[in-house]
Amino acid sequence: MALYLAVLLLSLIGGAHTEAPPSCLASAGVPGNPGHNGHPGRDGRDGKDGREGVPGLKGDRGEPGVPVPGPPGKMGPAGPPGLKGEMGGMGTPVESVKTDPLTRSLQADVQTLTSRLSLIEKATSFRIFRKVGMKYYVTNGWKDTFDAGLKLCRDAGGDLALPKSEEENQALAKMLSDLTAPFGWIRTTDRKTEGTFLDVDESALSITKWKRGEPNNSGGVEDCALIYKETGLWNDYKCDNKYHIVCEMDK
Ligand SMILES: [Ca+2]
Ligand SMILES: [Ca+2]
Repeated sequence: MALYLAVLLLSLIGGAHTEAPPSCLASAGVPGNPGHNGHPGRDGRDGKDGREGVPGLKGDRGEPGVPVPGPPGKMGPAGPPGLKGEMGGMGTPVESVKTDPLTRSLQADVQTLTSRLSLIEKATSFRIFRKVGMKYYVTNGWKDTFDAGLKLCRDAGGDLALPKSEEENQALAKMLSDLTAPFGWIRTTDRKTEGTFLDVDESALSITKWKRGEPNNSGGVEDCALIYKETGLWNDYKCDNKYHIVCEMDK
């Protein structure tokens, strides 16, 4: 409607400029028909930004959240020690490590050979040595008293010789035959009981080879025994005399 009125006004104004000025008085004519609508004008420029609107209405309450476990917290302090537990039952015994028979035999052989080698090395370190059975008679040609002989042989790792068989007696006599003196001390004495000759540890003698008429305790002072190198027979003599010292070693 506003557009229509504007077009009509412009039409009336335009008609006033083109009509000739009235030269005389005339009566008013009949109004013409309204013109056609003109073409729509061009789009106007963008308007200024409007003012900030009023806050919207409060939204509906949201759905409840889904619980998610958080990270583990720091380790707390150690708690008090627990109560002592009950005593356990008896355990099952573990079988000892068994060595097979062959290994045990070999170990025994090695031990025997080792000890024999040690004995041989010791015996052969003397100037004169003779093997008889499982023992060795050894000497460096010493001559001393009965008691000095006992100590000398023990210091050397053996003992003063004392034959315990006919074989050993003969071996000892033969060994003495290589020495200068006619006899050597053997480890038997009757100091404890006159007339009863025993080993120095007071054990009984295995054999005796007394010369006829011996032991006679001549002069009442003969308490130690010797062996003749010529015959292998025994005699009691004064312990302080100095005769050959032969030691025996069996280990
Ligand atoms: Ca005597
Ligand atoms: Ca005598």
